[in-house]
Amino acid sequence: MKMLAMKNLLLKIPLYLISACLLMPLMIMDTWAAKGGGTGNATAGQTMFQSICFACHGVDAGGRFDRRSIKNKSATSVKNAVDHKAYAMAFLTYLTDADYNNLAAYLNIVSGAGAQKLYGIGNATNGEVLFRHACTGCHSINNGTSPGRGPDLKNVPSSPEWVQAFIAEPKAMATHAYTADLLAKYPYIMPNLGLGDYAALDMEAFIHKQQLNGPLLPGAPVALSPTEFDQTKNVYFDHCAGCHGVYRKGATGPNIEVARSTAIGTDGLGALMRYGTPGGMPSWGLSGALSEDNIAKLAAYLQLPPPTPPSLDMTAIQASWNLIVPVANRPAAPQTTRNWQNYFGVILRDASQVAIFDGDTKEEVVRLNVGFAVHILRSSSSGRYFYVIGRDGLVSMVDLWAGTPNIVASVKGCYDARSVESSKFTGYEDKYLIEGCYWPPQYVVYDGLTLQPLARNDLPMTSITGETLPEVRVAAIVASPFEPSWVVNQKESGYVGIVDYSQPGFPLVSNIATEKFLHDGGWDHTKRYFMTAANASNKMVIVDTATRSFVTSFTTGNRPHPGRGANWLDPVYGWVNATPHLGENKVSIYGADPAGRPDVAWKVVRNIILPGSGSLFLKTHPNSPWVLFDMALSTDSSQKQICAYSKQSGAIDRCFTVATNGRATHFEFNQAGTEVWIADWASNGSLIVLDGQTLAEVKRITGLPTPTGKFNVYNTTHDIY
Ligand code: DHE
Repeated sequence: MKMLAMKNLLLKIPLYLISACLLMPLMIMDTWAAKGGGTGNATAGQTMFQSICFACHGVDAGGRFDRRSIKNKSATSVKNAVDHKAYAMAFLTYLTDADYNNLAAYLNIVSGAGAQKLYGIGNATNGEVLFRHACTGCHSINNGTSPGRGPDLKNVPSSPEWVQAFIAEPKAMATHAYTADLLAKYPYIMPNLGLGDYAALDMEAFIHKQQLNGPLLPGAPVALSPTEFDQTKNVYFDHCAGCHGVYRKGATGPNIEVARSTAIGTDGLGALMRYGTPGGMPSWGLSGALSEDNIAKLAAYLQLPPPTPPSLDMTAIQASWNLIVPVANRPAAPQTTRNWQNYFGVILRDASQVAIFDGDTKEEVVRLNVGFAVHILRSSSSGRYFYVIGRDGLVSMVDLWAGTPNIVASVKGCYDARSVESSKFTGYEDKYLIEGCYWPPQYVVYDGLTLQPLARNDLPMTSITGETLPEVRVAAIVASPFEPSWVVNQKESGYVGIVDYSQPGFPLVSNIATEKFLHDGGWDHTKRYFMTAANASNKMVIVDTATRSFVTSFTTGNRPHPGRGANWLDPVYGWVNATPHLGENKVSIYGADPAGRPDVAWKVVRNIILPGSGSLFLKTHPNSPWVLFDMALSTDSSQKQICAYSKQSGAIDRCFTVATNGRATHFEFNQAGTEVWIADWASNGSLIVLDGQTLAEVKRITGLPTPTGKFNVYNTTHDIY
C-alpha cells in the first residue's frame, strides 16, 4: 500500500518540486499518513483550515500549491509537518495541540476531489510579463530600493509553495505568515490581484529566477509625439490631477514628480494605474477607465516635466455664463405636488449627469446633463436650487420648483473644481454662490439666482511654513449660519480662509494657518467649529469660526476622510464626530463638545475597526440609531459592504453586503431620517434604499450609470449629517 502510494505520489509531483527544500517535508507527510480525526472540534478546525491552510492545500484539502490531498491526516501528522520546520509550514508553530486536533477532525470529514489541484510547473517568461504588469508598482527584485509599498523580493523565502500561496492568497498568508512587527513595516496588506493560481506559479518561477539574475530593470517609456503629449496631459488632468495635483506634488495621493515617477519606473507606474493600491489609488485599468494605451502613455508622461497649465480670467468666465431661464420666467411657487424638499439629487458620475429622485415615491423625476465627471451638489439656503459642480469647473443650477426640475443657468469659473457653496446667512438667502477651483488657484463668486460672475479672486500661494507653492487648491467649503461668510479649505498651503460675502469684491478677510493637505470636512453640531481632514498629514483640524482661530489638530490615522463628518451624542462622551480612513481600517471617534465636555473635546475617544480599509464616507441623521460607514476603496470584498455602528452601544453592530455590481459608497438619509440611500457604484449601478431603523432593504433602483454622491434637499440645506 505504502509503496504504491509513494509511486503514485512521485508520478504526480512535478519535477521542479523535487528540490531539497520540498522533498523532505513531503516524504515525511506521507510516512505520517495516520488516519483518524482524534477528539477535535471539526467546526473549529474548518474555520482554521479556511483561514490559512486552504492557501496551499485547496479549499477541499485535495491539493493546490502543495500538490496532494491531505484529507484524513492526523493531528500528529500535521504537527510533525509544522515542527519539521519546512519553511512552507514553519510559520504555523503557534498552533496548539487543540488546534491540531481540531484540524484533524475537519480533515477527517472534509469532502471534495481536489478542485484546486494544480499540474505542471511555472513558466518564468510568462511570469516576468505578469510580474512587470502587476507587481512592480510595489516590489522590486534585487535592486535594493523598492517603490516603497512592499519589500524588495531579493530575500523572498526559498519555498515555492509559500511564495505561490502568498501571491494567490495574500490576505490569508500575510495575516498568518507575517509577525505583527513585520506587518507593521508595510502600509497595507498586499491586495489579491485575482490573477489565478497558474499565474502565481509563473510569477513565483520568475521571482526565483530573477533573484539569481541581478536587478530587475524597468522597461523604457514609450516615446510621445507632441500631439500624444497633449492628449495625455488631458487624460492626466481628468484622472490623476485631482489627487496628485497638476504639478504632481501630491496631496490626497503621493508626490509623483519626475524624480519619483522615474524611480517607480515605467512598469511600476503601469502596475499602479492598472491595479490601484489598498491605500486608495483607484484600479483605473481594471475598471476600464484607462486603456492599456492610456496607461503606457501616462507612464511616459509622468517621466517628463509637467506643462504649465493655463489661467482662466474674468473675461473667459463671463463668456461661459449661460442664463437659460431668467428669474422673471421662473415659477413663483412650486409647480409640483411632489414633496420637493425630500428630493434626492443623485450623481451619475461617468454619464456627467444628475438624476433627481422623489424621496417619497423613489421615482426618478428627471435626469439632467451637467459638468464632466460631476462631483457634488449643494443646496441654496431656501432649498429651491441645487448647484452642481462638475470636475471641469462647470456649475449648473437646477430649479426644483419647476414642474420638472430644469437647469436654469450654468457657468465655468475653473478648469478643475470640486466644491461650491451658497450664502446661508439671514438676509443673504439664495443671493450668492462661491466656486472653489482646483485649477487655477482661485475662487469665483456668482449671483445666487442667475450665476452671473461677480468676482474672481486669486488664492495666496504661500504655505503655512512659508514656501511659495505653484498650486493651491480649494477643497471643502462650508457656509456659516451665523455671519455672511464661507469657510474655504486651501489644500496644499494649509490655510483655512474666511471669505466675507457682505463686503464688495468678496475678499478673503482671514486666513487661518492649520495643517497642510486640507481636504474634506464639515460642521460640529453647533455649526461653530469647522472640523476638517488634513488627509496626507494624517490629522483632523479644528477651526473656531467664531474667533476665526485654529483650535487644534490631532493625529487619527492613515489619511482621514470624513466627508462632511457625522455628529451624534455618545452615551459616555457627549457630542462626538468621527473620521474613517482611506489607508487603514480604523474609524476614529473624537469628542466634539468643548462647552459641555472640555475633558474629551478634540481627543480621540474610541477607535473602531472595520473589516476593510479604503473607507470614504460616514453618515448619520438625528433620528437614526446608526452611524454608517462604507469601505468603497477596499481591495477586498468589504468594498461591497457597509457597517452600522450603534450610537447607543458604541460598537459596530453589523457589517453586510449591499452592492452587487460595484462598490458600496456614500450615504444620504431622507428628510425624516427614516430611510438611508446608498450607491452601488458601477457602470451598471444601483441605489439601495434601506430602512433607517432595521437596515432592511426597502428598494433597489437599478440600471444607473456610476451613481456616487446623493444629496437630500432638506438635509443638504440644513447641514444635517
Ligand atoms: Fe470627492 C466630497 C475632493 C474623489 C465623491 N471630494 C469631496 C470634497 C472634496 C473632494 C474637496 C469636499 C467638498 C465639500 O464638502 O465642499 N474627491 C476629491 C478629490 O480630490 C478626489 C480625491 C480625487 C478627484 O480627482 O476628484 C475625490 N470623490 C472622489 C471620488 O472618487 C468619489 C468617491 C466619486 C467621484 O465623484 O468620483 C467622490 N466627494 C465625493 C462625494 C463628496 C465628496 C460624494 C460629498 C460628500 C458629502 O456627503 O458631502
